[in-house]
Amino acid sequence: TGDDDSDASVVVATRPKTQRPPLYKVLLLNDDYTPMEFVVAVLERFFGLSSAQSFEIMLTVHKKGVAVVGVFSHEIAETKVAQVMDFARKHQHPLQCTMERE
Ligand code: NFA
Repeated sequence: TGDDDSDASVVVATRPKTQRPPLYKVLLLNDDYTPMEFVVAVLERFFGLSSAQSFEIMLTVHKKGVAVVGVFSHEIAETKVAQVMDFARKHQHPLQCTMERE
């Protein structure tokens, strides 16, 4: 508008925002009853971790009360939580697994 060039021939660079889906941390919680070997087996079976990595994470949960075992899309995280909870219930262990948005 007007006689000057203040709003004509002005090019402003734009940076298109790339949308990323939210990620979810899957957490394992400590309890006093689930055997350590069972927790290690769960981490190997459902999270594809090596026995050494699984033992390390199990010990972290045992000592600190909770640890992140992986970060996934909402759907994958929900599946992991359900698999762990079903497996623990089937073996009558009180092991708890939850997820939270990163
Ligand atoms: N605290 C459990 C025990 O001493 C082991 C455990 C580790 C349970 C990690 C749950 C999660 N048998």
